[in-house]
Amino acid sequence: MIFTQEDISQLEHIIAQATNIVLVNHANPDADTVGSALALQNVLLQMDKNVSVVGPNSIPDFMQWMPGQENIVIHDEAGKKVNKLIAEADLLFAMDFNAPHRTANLEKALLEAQAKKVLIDHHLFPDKDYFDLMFSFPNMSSTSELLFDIFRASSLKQYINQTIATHIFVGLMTDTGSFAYSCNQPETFETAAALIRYGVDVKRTHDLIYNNNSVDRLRALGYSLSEKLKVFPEHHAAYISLSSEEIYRYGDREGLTEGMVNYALSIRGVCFAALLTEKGDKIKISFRSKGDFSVNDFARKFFQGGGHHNAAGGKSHLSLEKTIEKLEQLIYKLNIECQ
Ligand SMILES: [Mn+2]
Repeated sequence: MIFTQEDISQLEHIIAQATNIVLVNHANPDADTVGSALALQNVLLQMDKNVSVVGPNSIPDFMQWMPGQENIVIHDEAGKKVNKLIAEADLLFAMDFNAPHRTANLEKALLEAQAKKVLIDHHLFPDKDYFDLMFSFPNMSSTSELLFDIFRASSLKQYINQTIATHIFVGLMTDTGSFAYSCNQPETFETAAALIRYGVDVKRTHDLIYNNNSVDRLRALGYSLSEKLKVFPEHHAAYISLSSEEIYRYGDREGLTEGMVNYALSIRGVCFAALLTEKGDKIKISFRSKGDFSVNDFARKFFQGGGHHNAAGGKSHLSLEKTIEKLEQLIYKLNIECQ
């Protein structure tokens, strides 16, 4: 076990004391933040707690089959309600993010909140000053796997059911790219095995997540790969950039460009890939790498971001053209090697 029994006792005590609990998703929610929050919500509901899941923006289409996601309160749609839930909470859980600013438009409410704050997360550098209790394990594949370990080490274990196991499995499967990365330890597969014993249907879950593309999403991917992918073979780098006009052309839905950066990274000889998307007056950037090159360091140093060693995010307030220029200069300058 990676956390102490004392942490578990403290968590059980904090939950026992709480009445109104709010579970918080990070901005541009992925299946790990959503899956872990829905799993914990299911447990806490069985314990007769008032418990809501809140998030900054809407849940991408590919997760809209997940039981409970329809009740997630989204700040973009119901800002006042979200702020009120946070203000009235006596316990907050940060699911799969390390600091309040990761929640975009929820940040202010979170900073003002009087509630006790618990972190359950696997990102580097958690905001230690903000949280009262932290389960922060950057070596874990996913927050979902970590949460499942917390359940199994505590009295919460009795509440695990098939729905909860499926939520956890979705977070674990997606954060490891279907068990392809961040899972080179036996424990992750033992967790997957345990989840199957709770009744997870692997094939069905995989189909619901991955074979669930909208036509727009596939066409956006096709367009991006044929028209917008730029490769630097000598520098082992590639990127895709999309303007807001191009995103709008394909419907601009949450999740439209999800996973697109991985196609750039999949090119033979490419060890650093980026996806730049124009959102309003800023540029959002996803970084991926193979091997030793740390996109966490890169995103921190040059693009006000961070994340994991091989997967990170960043942003730029320059124009799309200027951001591309900056990125290309860095690609030329950095000596990215493929091991
Ligand atoms: Mn995660």
